[in-house]
Formats: sequence, C-alpha cells, structure tokens
Amino acid sequence: MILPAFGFISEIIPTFARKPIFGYKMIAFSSMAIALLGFMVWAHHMFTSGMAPWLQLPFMILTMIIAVPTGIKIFSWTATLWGGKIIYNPAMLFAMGFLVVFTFGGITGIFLSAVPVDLHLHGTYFIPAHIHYVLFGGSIFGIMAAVYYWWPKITGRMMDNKIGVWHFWLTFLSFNVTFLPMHWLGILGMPRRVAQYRPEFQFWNDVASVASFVLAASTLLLLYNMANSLIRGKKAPPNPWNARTLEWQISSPPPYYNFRTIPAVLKNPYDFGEPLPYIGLDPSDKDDHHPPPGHTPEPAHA
Ligand code: HEM
Ligand code: HEM
Ligand SMILES: [Cu+2]
Repeated sequence: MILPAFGFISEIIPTFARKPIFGYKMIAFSSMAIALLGFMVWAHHMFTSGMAPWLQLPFMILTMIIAVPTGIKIFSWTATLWGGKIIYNPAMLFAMGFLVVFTFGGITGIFLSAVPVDLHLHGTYFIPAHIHYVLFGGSIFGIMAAVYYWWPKITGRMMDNKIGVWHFWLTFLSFNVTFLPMHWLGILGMPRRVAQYRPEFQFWNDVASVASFVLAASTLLLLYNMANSLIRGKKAPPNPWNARTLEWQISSPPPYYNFRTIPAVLKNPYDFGEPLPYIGLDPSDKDDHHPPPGHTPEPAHA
C-alpha cells in the first residue's frame, strides 16, 4: 500500500523543489529492496500468538532491516529539498507532510519490530497509532499529493490553490491531534477494539474524537475543490508545473493518441536547472496539441 505513494513523492518533490532528485539509483534500488523484503516480515504480526521463540528472531531482524531502504528514500527526498527553490502548493505541501508523518510512523514501526517492546504494545492503541501514521499519513497523504499534482493533466482544469492549502493544513493538524494521543494511550495500556476504557483515558479520547470530526470534515474541502474545478475551474495549460516528465509535454488532458510522433528524449526527467529544451519533436508534426518544447522557463506558483 505504501509503494505507489513512494512513487508519487519521488515525482512531486523534485518538480516543486526545482532540483534533480537526489540519488535516483538508490531510490529505485530501495523500492526493489522494500518490495522483496516485504515478503519476509509477515510474522511480526504474530509475535504474541505463541509462535516458536527461535522463529521470532529472524522476523525481528528482517523487519528492522526494512527500515534501511526506507531510510535511504527519506534521506534522499530530504536531500532533494535541501537548497531547493521550494514551491509550496497543495501537491508539495502534502508531499512534505507525508515526509513528516510517514517518517514518524516508520519509526514507531521499528519500535514494534523489537519483540520485547511488541509484547507490551501489541493489542494496545499504539498499534492504531502506527497504522494511521503509515496508512493515512503515508498512503493517503501520498494519494492527496498525487490528486493535486495530476488533476490538471487528467481533467484539463486547475484546482483552487487557496482551498487546497486550507485542506492541507486542516488535514495535517487534525490528523496529528487525532492520532498522536493514541501512542501514549497505548503505552499506558489502553486496549484496541474495546469500546469501554478506564476513566483516566477519557481526556485524550475526547481530544482525539473532536479532532477526528475536523479531520473527516477537511476532506469536504477536497471534494468541493474537485467539483468546483470541474464546473468552473481555469483551463489547465499543458504543463502548469513546468515539470520535465513526458506526460507534461502534451496537452491537458492528453489527446487520444498521446504523442502523434515518438518524441526524442534528450535529457533526464529530473534535471531541473539544465538548459532547455529537453525533448525533441518531429518538426514535420504540426499537431498543435503539443506545447513548444522548453517554452516555459519560469516555475509556476499556482
Ligand atoms: C519501517 C517500516 C515499518 C515497520 C518496521 C513496521 C512494523 C510493524 C509491526 C512490528 C507491526 C505489528 C505490531 C503488533 O500488532 O504488535 C505493525 C503493524 C501494522 N503495520 Fe507496520 N511497519 C512499518 C511500515 C508500515 C507500512 C508502510 C504500513 C502500511 C502502509 C504498515 C501497516 C501496518 C498495519 C495496518 C499494522 C496493524 C495490523 C493490525 O494488527 O491491525 N506498516 N507494523
Ligand atoms: C478520520 C479518519 C479516521 C479515523 C478517525 C480513524 C479511527 C480509527 C480508530 C479509532 C481505530 C481503532 C479502533 C479500535 O481498535 O477500537 C481505527 C482502526 C483502523 N484504521 Fe482508522 N481511522 C481513520 C482513517 C483511516 C484510514 C484512512 C485508514 C487506511 C488508509 C485507516 C485504517 C485503519 C485500520 C487498518 C484499522 C485497524 C482495524 C482493526 O482494528 O481491525 N483508518 N481507525
Ligand atoms: Cu506488517
């Protein structure tokens, strides 16, 4: 569930930091390593189920090892941001929010991979806390970033930037107020999947409950933004973000046959700052769906 989000983030961060992605090969290699290692960690969900203790050890170590390729990606994305000319639009905000909350969820995952710690935390609210930091803060934040990024390409319409920024901040803040307290409720021993809890857990449950309604409601801003964009959104240019990958070198939405002639790719997709143009089109191709290559040197702020 997280691998597609990793792909979105690797596309979006270089575009809005206006920088080549840091460590392209290591990012690609670490995705393969995570995909492979992902098949070898399942028993970390069964540490308390009575499995043979000698079997716990390899699964504990394999689970800890998966944090290495994950860490390589996190550091590469952060290094891509470093010194970049960052454009804070909704797609980029969700991508950067992803970095913060997903990293947090990955770290609690490492806590849980340690068998002695898991014996204490399994079955408590620490698990829903981890779940939501990786699944909501990871997969869902990644999807949100991707929706804002590729929406103009898919629909041919722009979304409203201001509503998107509000959507991000409301989601990001209420997300943390909802799910952060679950960590300490869990450490104190509040069980998951039980509706009744001890009176000392009341306060943080109330806080989380109130924030959860704000979190759910913040999604209405996205739905409104989408509907509004479809009905009266500005027409999207071919390449509103000045991205360098191929899908942006064609009209929004792309014509049925995509490129009429096969474009010649002359440079790498993430080489921001390199002289344009970077794709060559057959000059005999008079299809006006294509933007002139290298036409827009200034980054878009919307
Ligand atoms: C560094 C990365 C990660 C590590 C080391 C890790 C480790 C763990 C461990 C050890 C557990 C079992 C806790 C228990 O039940 O006692 C757990 C639970 C869980 N993890 Fe992760 N995790 C990581 C990333 C992820 C990601 C990326 C996702 C999904 C996008 C995810 C989703 C879940 C879910 C849904 C559960 C709870 C399943 C359930 O009992 O309902 N984790 N994680
Ligand atoms: C407003 C948003 C959300 C709220 C308030 C919320 C709240 C909760 C709570 C309180 C639990 C624990 C229930 C219990 O153990 O008693 C839970 C479980 C869970 N949530 Fe969420 N959640 C939200 C969104 C999501 C999303 C977007 C995902 C996945 C992408 C997700 C995945 C899960 C999973 C896998 C469980 C474990 C279910 C189980 O115990 O069998 N949640 N959620
Ligand atoms: Cu797992």
